[in-house]
Amino acid sequence: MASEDAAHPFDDPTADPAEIARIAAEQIAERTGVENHDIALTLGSGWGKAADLIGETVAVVPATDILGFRSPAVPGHVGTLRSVRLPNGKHALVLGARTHFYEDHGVRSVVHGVRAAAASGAKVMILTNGAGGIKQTWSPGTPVLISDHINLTAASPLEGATFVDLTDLYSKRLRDLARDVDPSLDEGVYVQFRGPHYETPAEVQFAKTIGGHIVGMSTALEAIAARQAGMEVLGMSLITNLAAGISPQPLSHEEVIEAGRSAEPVISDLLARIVERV
Ligand code: 8IG
Repeated sequence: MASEDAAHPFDDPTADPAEIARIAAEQIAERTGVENHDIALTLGSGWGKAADLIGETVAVVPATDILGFRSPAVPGHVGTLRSVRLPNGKHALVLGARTHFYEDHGVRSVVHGVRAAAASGAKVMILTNGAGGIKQTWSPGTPVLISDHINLTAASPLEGATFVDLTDLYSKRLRDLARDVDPSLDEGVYVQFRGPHYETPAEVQFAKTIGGHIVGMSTALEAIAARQAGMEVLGMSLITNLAAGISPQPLSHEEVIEAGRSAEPVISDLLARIVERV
């Protein structure tokens, strides 16, 4: 039987996600030799090169060696956890194995990386993604800061009567710090759809009407879990395409990948300069 069919801890509904994150953090410390990480980053489409630029790689671990992680379903995503020592001496944990909500493994799997990072000591969570842009002024390849989100997945990583304040979820301090590095950075409200289909033009107009500027499939649920864990969140989107109907051209996955590829060196360098200051 293929290894992806092996039993997974989140297949057991009685499993405690916090306990699985705690064990994962122990395994990360053991496998990387780094007892505590200060910062964690999830690198989405177009952002992967940042892992090489932020500092010196101390250890690379296949994500599936760590409890609760799954191998990524999206081609171009690297299924590794990487420990990087920053020039300022801090330790960053780079999560290269995102599980998307549309994979139908449940929200516990979606946010496990964030929870494992928090259990590893990380106080700052940097979430990056490739996304569609609603503002016409954003050409493909433009990085933007996430100022807030609208969660249209009808799901939450919080279980039971857990009330978490999401005011200033996307830290003003970190957004200001990012703009110190690049004053041209624009910001917008990220709208998370379930996917994996892209939106219809009517859905994009809906997202715009309710106050959205960016459409994506990943970050809102992760940000909520990060805030629950007490982390400070920085969210950044690489606009790889104008959202459906905003531009006359239809969306193509190949164009999305290509926009990410050509922007990657620039935005990865930008992210490295931001991480240095966090
Ligand atoms: I890359 O246009 C990328 N991811 N929902 N819509 C949504 N997610 C995306 C898009 C997009 N482009």
